[in-house]
Amino acid sequence: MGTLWSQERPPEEGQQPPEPSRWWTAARRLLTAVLLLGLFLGSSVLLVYILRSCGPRPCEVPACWHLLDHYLASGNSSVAPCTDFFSFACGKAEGASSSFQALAEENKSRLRGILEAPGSWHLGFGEEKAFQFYNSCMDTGAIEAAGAGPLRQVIEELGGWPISSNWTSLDFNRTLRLLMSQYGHFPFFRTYLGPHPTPPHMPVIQIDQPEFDIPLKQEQEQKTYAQILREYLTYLNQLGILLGGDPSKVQEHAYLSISITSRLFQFLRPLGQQRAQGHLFQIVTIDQLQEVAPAIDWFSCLQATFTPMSLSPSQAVVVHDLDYLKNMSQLVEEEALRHRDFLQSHMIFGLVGTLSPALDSEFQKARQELIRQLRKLTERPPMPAPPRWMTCVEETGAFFEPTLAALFIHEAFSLSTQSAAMDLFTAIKDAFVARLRRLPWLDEETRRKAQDRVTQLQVKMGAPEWAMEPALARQEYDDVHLGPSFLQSFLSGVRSRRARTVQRSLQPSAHHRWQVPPWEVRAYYSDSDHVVVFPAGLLQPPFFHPAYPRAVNFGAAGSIMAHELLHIFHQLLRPGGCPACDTRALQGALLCLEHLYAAFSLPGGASFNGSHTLLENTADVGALAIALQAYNRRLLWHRGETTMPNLGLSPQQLFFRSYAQVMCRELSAQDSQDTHSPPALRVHGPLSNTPAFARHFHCPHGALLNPSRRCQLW
Ligand SMILES: *[C@@H]1O[C@H](CO)[C@@H](O)[C@H](O)[C@H]1NC(C)=O
Ligand SMILES: *[C@@H]1O[C@H](CO)[C@@H](O)[C@H](O)[C@H]1NC(C)=O
Ligand SMILES: *[C@@H]1O[C@H](CO)[C@@H](O)[C@H](O)[C@H]1NC(C)=O
Ligand SMILES: *[C@@H]1O[C@H](CO)[C@@H](O)[C@H](O)[C@H]1NC(C)=O
Ligand SMILES: *[C@@H]1O[C@H](CO)[C@@H](O)[C@H](O)[C@H]1NC(C)=O
Ligand SMILES: CC(=O)N[C@H]1CO[C@H](CO)[C@@H](O)[C@@H]1O
Repeated sequence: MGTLWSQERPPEEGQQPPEPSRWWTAARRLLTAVLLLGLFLGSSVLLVYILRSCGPRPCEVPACWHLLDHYLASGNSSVAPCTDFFSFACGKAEGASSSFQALAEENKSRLRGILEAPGSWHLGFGEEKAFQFYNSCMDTGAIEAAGAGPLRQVIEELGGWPISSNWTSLDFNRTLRLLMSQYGHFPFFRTYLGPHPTPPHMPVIQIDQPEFDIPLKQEQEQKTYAQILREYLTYLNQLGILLGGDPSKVQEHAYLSISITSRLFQFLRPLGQQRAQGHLFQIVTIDQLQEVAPAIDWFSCLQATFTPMSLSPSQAVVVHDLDYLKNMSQLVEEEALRHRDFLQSHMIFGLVGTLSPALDSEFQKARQELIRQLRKLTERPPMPAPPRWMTCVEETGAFFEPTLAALFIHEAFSLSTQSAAMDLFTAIKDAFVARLRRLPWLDEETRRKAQDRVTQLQVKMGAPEWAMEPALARQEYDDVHLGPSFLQSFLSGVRSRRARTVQRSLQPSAHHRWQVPPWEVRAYYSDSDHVVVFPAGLLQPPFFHPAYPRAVNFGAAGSIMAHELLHIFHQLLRPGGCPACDTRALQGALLCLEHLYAAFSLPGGASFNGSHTLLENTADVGALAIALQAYNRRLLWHRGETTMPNLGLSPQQLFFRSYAQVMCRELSAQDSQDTHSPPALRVHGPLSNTPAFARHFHCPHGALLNPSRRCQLW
């Protein structure tokens, strides 16, 4: 028995003295016992260690405790998750705002904190100006004391107004040029710098229809439209009276201004064509434009607006609706012959609206009332007037964006947050590419193209390069002159911003130019630069934090990222958008989704016609599927999952909870113009199409969120 143990047997008697042998045996036994005990203890410690690192630890950092408060404040855990997950997550959410709006407001209040307590900042000259501007905006005492005086002065500069002051004979072109270049108001058409439609998409002057104070006639029923015009008339009358006009004269001019607006409405393209606007444009020279629409002195108006760009009559511009400009020009010519002063009035009425954030409370009250009535008439939920500080943060942000961007980033977005968000995006993108390989309705060629497009996609995370580097963001704003009135400061800001935009476009840049400030809560995709942008304002609690459990980040920020990616491929889903695809399978999947959504009723039993939200629904459903797939892949490869303390949710359950949190908002606040489904549907539609949801929440078969049939789209 040549085993090791045989040696433990006592050696042959007589060969060794008995005493030491017995002692040795006992010692050996003891040693063995100790060894075994040690082995046992060691392996139990190891086992506990393994178990602990497999099971999720609670996340105990402050960010998680804040998030927990947030969840507890919005959710109602006594609702059954399998029938009404929206109420489970958002049941107690209050206020008319969505979680996006709530986040945007909180980010602005962070900016407010910076602007109101500049003590902790090293103030350069530029920062100083921004703070001063904010303070003069908040100084409502001074603004009220000045009343309509500063505005009257502006009107004198424009040649006066026939209803409230002495009236110098009108030079239409001069007034229009001043309005566009000095006052940021575009009464008959809008012009701005935008990317050229063809590569390399250099910035080029674009001319488009103007923005109107009231909703377009085409979108309204006849009766509603008449009511809208009546409200607008009341508003214009009020402006005229506030400026000291004679009531009967004001009434006449207001009436004619409205008739000009409604004639411009008639020149607009039919709605369907407008929706495709991006694709309908013409490239013409300024000279050609002058021939087509002779009532406007195009060259001098554009030159003044886009100084220091130097234009020539053969300069090409992008025109979005040439027919509109033709008819508009004809209208201006007619009016200039018949009632010149009404044309002037029309322009001034519009200007007062544009300047209203800088005017005293009487003007603002009038405008708020107009907005309130219009929302009511168009059946949109009311929107309370923002508090003064928020208006002032927005104005300061508009004119001093580089400064505020750098201050915000310094306060709220570190490089480590950026790299964590980048990791998240990469995981989402990889999952998306993997999914593209499996789509049954996609043909090989389209699939390859789609994959190439994702591979070439650029992503911008948090802030433009310059804002991450405070020295680059430093601006002096030499051309901003503050005072004597807030209106004058405001106008100086308008001019300075315009000049800066033009200047920037003249400097060639390899980088994408951001369309939103970094504190904005809005991701977007730029087709011309093929880049997706996720501003720092979005990558904030409760959507994202580097210390959150991964499930939270994948469920919220991750699904938002996936949603944005899917938008790039919306074209494929439109009728005729992908001729080579298996159209029957695709249409079948879309129809299936429509039925899936139709199964849900809204609170109060209202049903919802989902035909105009179908595209967004596909993006919602796809985004959840992709984010979940990305999360599951992470789970496979990475250890150390954490979850929320005291919430009793597994990481996977937490993922869905976090997804729903993004959608939380007041139920009644559905906006009829919104192309997204109401929030409860945005939660229930995608969840009911996800088998993993039913599995992780143990939903019985046939429960509302565990239907027998699901759709295979993405
Ligand atoms: C939570 O849900 C339960 C069950 O639906 C309901 O009775 C209760 O009123 C809800 N609580 C709140 C605060 O909404
Ligand atoms: C208008 O002009 C008249 C005479 O030229 C002058 O007396 C009057 O004060 C002016 N009114 C205003 C409001 O400027
Ligand atoms: C504006 O200027 C253009 C070009 O000089 C001219 O043809 C047009 O008649 C002017 N418009 C008005 C309304 O005076
Ligand atoms: C616009 O002008 C064209 C001629 O250039 C005319 O045929 C058309 O009727 C006008 N449209 C409207 C709405 O007046
Ligand atoms: C939904 O609206 C579309 C067009 O607005 C209409 O064609 C469709 O029949 C409606 N569907 C239902 C179920 O009412
Ligand atoms: C930078 C900033 O203000 N971030 C805030 C945005 O809003 C969320 C809402 O909870 C805050 O937690 C962030 O600190």
